[in-house]
Order: sequence, then C-alpha cells, then structure tokens
Amino acid sequence: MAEHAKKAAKPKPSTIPISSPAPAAQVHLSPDGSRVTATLPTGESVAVLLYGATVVSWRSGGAENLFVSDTALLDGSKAVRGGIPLVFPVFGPPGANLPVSKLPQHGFARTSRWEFLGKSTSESGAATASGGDDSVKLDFGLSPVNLAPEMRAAWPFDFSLIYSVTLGRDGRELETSMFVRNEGDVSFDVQLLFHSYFAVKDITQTTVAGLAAKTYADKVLKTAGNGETAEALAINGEVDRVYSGAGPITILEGGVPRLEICRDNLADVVVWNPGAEKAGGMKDLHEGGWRQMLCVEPGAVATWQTIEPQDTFEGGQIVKVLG
Ligand code: TA6
Repeated sequence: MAEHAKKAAKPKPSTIPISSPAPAAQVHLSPDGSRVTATLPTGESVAVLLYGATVVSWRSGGAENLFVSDTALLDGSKAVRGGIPLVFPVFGPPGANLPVSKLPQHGFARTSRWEFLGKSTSESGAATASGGDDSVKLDFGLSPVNLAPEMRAAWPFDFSLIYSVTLGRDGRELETSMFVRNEGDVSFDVQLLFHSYFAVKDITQTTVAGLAAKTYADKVLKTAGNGETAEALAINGEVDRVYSGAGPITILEGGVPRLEICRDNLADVVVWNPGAEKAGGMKDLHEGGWRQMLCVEPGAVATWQTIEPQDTFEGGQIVKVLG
C-alpha cells in the first residue's frame, strides 16, 4: 500500500467535541450610565433609558416598533416624547384636593432616574432561532430615595416599584410589567399606565381593532359613556379616548394586522394621537411626527387602585409583532 494511502488509512484520534456555548443575550450599560441595551443572538434588541425607565427602542425583524420624536429631549430635562413613558401614580392632570394634586401631569415615574437592578435570560425550551437565549428580562427599581425632593414632598407615601422589560420570543414580543408595593403604614391610591408610542407608516392608513362595543370617555369631546361602534377605529384628527373592558387590541396598517397589545390586570386602554393642530404646538414632536405615531396605552386609569399597607398591585402589557 502506498505510503500516503497508509497515512490516510490510519484512524485519526477522535477530537473531543467542545460544544460552543449557546449564543447568549448581550446586555450593556452605556458608558455614561444612561441607557441599558439588550440584544438577542438573533439581533432583536430593546433599549431603556434609566431616565423614566423609558423604553426608547424595540427592534425586531430589522424594524423599529416604537416611535420616538426626532425632537424628543433625551437628556433628562423632560419626559421622552415617544417610546414607553411610565405613568404613575396619576394619569393626566391631577385633580384638586387629592394626594396627587401637587404632582405634574402623569406623575413622577417618567421623569425620575430609576436604578437598573439587573438582567435574566432564558431559552424558552422551544427550538430557538439562534439555538440560544430567546428572551432577556431587564429589571428597574424606583423608591422615594430616587425621587426629586419636590416630588417626594408632593407625594410623601412609602412605596417601591419594580419595572420589568422582557424581550421575548426571539424579539417578536415585548412585555412590560410594573410591581407596586406599599411599603408604608397608610394606604394610598394610584393610577398606572404604559404610555406606549407605536411607529406607524401613516396614521391615515392605520386602524385599531378590538374596541367595538366597548365604552369610552372622550377627552376631546369631553363626554363619557360613549359606545364604540367601529370594528376598526380610524384615526382622523385628534383622538384621545379612554376605553374600559376591551380585550386584545390590534393595530392594523392598510388593513393588515401589525401589532397586538394584550393587558394583564389593567382594565383600561387609551388611544391617543394629537392630530395636526395639537401636534403643531408640541416642540418635542417633530414636524409631521403625528402621522408616524399612534399611542395605545394599557393602564388602570378610569378609577383608582387603593393599595393597603404592605400590599401590592401588579399590571402589565404584552405587545406581539404579527405577520
Ligand atoms: O395618554 C393621552 C394623554 O393623556 C393625552 O391627553 C396627552 O396629554 C398625552 O397623554 C401626552 O401627554 P404629555 O404630558 O406627555 O404631553
């Protein structure tokens, strides 16, 4: 047998298979400590400012699902015009003679600096697209020590918030949930809402399904007890409505379902677009930005949630990319 043939015939030592670790989600805190970004092995990502624990980006399938105005202030000087600002402990302008009366519109959560508490990852067990992590959860915390003194004085209750942002199902799902605890010895009343701004190609071609036959308060017409008749609500001009009791909400573009928003323990959902006229007076909403955004906001805002001492309230949303 020729020499090279002998060599070829000699069995090679079997290499010990070294399984490369399954691809993991990457979580980074920006060098200036202002932003946490998590990226799944498949490339989907979520970015959260510690200012307001505001989710400012959710990318899946190469597309940005959230709207952030080009003129939004991201320096902590004002609530972000876009992403998912957090509304707590009050929704809207606080009424008079209430414990929240001295707070700004939508409360202090969206304009406070939250603490990043850490991350956790998991494989759903299903065959993940990357063979690795298909979800990553980021946790953020807020308590009185994080509040500006004037906010603490304006609402002197002892509370703690744990806010979780989970990028799941290989990035096609974003879940945000808030865990509120009364750490004090007196009860307090709160409202909670995720003020989600979704990116749309053209608001005039966008509709909202899932609201039919539900009752809503119309903040533009200043009427309540209205019954929604549209199977798919079109947005023609300013819309500012608080619906109660709806089920899953679907955003359609050109009649094609794009996103589904499900709520957990949050009875209400706000649908808002400022329309051209009101948008014209909003410096932090770029020219024509109102056409590229739609707010569908899960919340507990039609009434107050009373939280007894040492008790808790939890609510969340799950947003799914469809198609
Ligand atoms: O969620 C709808 C809404 O309450 C509208 O009435 C409008 O005020 C919007 O929020 C934006 O509020 P902001 O304080 O962020 O300008």
